[in-house]
Amino acid sequence: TVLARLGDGVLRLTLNRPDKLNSFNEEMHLALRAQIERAGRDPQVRAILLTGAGRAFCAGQDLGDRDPRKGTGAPDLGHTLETFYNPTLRLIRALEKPVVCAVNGVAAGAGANIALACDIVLAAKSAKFIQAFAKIGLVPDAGGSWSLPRLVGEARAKGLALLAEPLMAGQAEDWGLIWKAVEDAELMNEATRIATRLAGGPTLGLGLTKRLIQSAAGQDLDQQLDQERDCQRAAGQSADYAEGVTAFLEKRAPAFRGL
Ligand code: LHQ
Repeated sequence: TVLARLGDGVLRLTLNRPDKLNSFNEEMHLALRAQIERAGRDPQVRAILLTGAGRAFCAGQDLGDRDPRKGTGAPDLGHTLETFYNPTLRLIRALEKPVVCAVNGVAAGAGANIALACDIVLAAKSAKFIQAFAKIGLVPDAGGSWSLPRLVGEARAKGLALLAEPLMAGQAEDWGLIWKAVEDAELMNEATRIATRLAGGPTLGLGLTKRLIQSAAGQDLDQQLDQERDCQRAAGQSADYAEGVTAFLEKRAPAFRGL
């Protein structure tokens, strides 16, 4: 359910249930989680590139698994979130390596919000983001209620979440929901280029940078300055910092090793 390929330091993960628009069943949850955990452990992995097979990125929860007509009373979706979605969201945010998402087609419900949890989000111009939850009586999950207002402000977050209308990739870029919308035919080239570049970067520094930016919204300036001091101290002791400065002084490209 998740294709994984490691090359040039990039772990490329492809959600692979195309006939169900890559919607999440339990197996795909566990497969994705295992791959992100592996990315955290494996020093060969210096960036992740997440995308979807076929015409969709991900349609969120597989609703075929959730047929109320077959159920035995009201389900506990909180349990589903705690068991399956939330661990993945926490892993993506905590991973001290860049996660690039190539949204190749529609991203709906939790599928949209998993994309938005990634560090650099590219989307094909034909792709759309749908906070589909309101259409079926649910609330935004997979971190959406947290990320949407931070990314686009409360007015747009409420519009997206309450109206559940599709937002095209170009508009998502204009609003600052994603990094860039690119021509469909260019999406995978561009995403691969960015992920490969990040994978060849100073991984420790990039991981600390991710951590700092994520901390900012929950801290005041004094706390953030303290954290910058600590992170810069750690970054300054890395081999990649020494290499970066040496390369600058020698007027050549740095050869970062992720150390
Ligand atoms: C699907 C799905 C799908 C199964 C398309 N499941 N088959 C968390 C906790 C626990 C429970 C509940 O949920 C959550 C979080 C969530 O993610 S809630 C939100 C769940 N997702 C949705 O509500 C989106 C449902 N899908 C759609 O609205 C549309 O399919 C979109 C807008 C994604 C795509 O529309 P189209 O391009 O017109 O494609 P389609 O609707 O014709 O779908 C193609 C096939 O994929 C179709 O199957 P079929 O056998 O008829 O070809 C769909 O039934 C199937 N599919 N999404 N989530």
